[in-house]
Amino acid sequence: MAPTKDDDSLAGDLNEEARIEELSDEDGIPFPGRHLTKSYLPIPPWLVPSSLDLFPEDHQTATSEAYTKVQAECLPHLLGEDTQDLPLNKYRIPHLRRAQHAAFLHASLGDLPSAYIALDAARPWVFYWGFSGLTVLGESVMQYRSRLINTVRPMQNPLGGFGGGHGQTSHCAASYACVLALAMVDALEHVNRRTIWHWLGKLKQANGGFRMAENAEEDVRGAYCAFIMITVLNLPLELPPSSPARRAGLQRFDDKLGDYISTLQTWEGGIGASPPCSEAHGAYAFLALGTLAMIDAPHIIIPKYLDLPALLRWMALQQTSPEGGFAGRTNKLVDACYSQWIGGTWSLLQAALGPNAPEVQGKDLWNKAALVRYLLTCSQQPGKKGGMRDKPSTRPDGYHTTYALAGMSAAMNQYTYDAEGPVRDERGRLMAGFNWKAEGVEKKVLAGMGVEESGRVGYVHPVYVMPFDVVEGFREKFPSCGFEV
Ligand code: FPP
Ligand code: K
Ligand code: ZN
Repeated sequence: MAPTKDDDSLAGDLNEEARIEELSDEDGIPFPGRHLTKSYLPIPPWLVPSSLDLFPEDHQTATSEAYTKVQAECLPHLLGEDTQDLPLNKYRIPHLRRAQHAAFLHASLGDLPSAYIALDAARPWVFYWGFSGLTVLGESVMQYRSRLINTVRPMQNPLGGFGGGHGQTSHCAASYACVLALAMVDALEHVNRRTIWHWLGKLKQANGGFRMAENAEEDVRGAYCAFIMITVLNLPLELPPSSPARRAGLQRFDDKLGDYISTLQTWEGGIGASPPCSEAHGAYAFLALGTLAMIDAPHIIIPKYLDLPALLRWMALQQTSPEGGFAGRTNKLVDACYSQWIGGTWSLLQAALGPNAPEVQGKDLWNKAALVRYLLTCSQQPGKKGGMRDKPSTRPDGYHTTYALAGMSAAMNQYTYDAEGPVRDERGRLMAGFNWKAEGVEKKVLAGMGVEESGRVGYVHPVYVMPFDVVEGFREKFPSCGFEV
């Protein structure tokens, strides 16, 4: 197992003699039971009784072996010893391979090899990843408009929502991805808002959470996807009369949702998928904070339902060293997709702390330069193909390309919540998700990350994970709830 920060500070900078002194009582005898590793004991290792040798430093586990392997595959790239023939910028860090990554994402929107049949029910994700990734790279996706409309039309079910394909059951993730993909080509008028509202009503549960589909599992993905659809499509917040949650006394989609989300925070400080005690994971941290940030101002609603110092600590511990990227959970491996799930969540957490929090003023809460270096040196696929990957030993795909780029955007740009913005409009629509502002970091900050001006990536909305102008677009698209309930 890799040493934790606490282990480091215990060992500190003391030399061997001083360590021994610190660990010994006045007679120079080591405290029994403390620091039983051989190097801390002032007696030759061959005299240490094996019964004391409970936690030898060289004990290997599947976790420690996996960790050593990843470190070995990343270090040569991080240190510039193996540049994989990528062209380097003046800071001797690889350039972002814009053209190759864009070509990779365009290709992911065309005919796919047969192995992709496994992704059939997740097809709408492919459109969302392709569009979202291309727009961060500054490319237009409007040329896909009519193809997308033709492709998703048969996926929409008469009783509301989208499945992953024609004839498939409506599902929150498929519906979320279809709605956001349609938004990115300005085609939201193809969504049947009335039926999607009825369908979402069936997913709302008495405990405040949402199922992913009728009779399917309930977890915080459901809540996030539902509130994306509610706020993008400006659906009524009132539950439809047929919603089973009404029988439990709930009246609105956001009823009991904050309480539900507060049950997801674990003993580690991070956020799990569903109550009562699933493992803290970065993806769920994003979904929980993103959901709350659609309902009210982050500095009001997030501290109301979550222990911020505990979450902050957990988030910080997921940034890996020496790789510099994020792992999704404790004792697991760095992976570029968490550049978004955790890297992107920092903006929400920073906003939750409020503009005057001492942790925020003039300081970064996380190491942005380390993330950027990991992404540019380890995550870019070398050679003709392009695309970004989890880590050097893996293949690039649309999911990792998009979320690596979104995380890079979180490092290179500053996303701030405008606390003056309205959290409701005059009709009661939830507006908090629309109050964000984006600004690129200063040139010298960018240089501090080892990136030239030409290496900047576009703005990615911290709640909707899409371009800001698209978010502006759907904010205006349905000015009223627009149908008789
Ligand atoms: C574990 O994978 C990953 C999860 C448990 C979370 C997956 C959820 C998302 C990526 C979020 C989905 C987003 C929406 C909007 C619905 P693993 O065990 O392969 O990886 P690990 O070892 O890094 O944890
Ligand atoms: K992973
Ligand atoms: Zn991943």
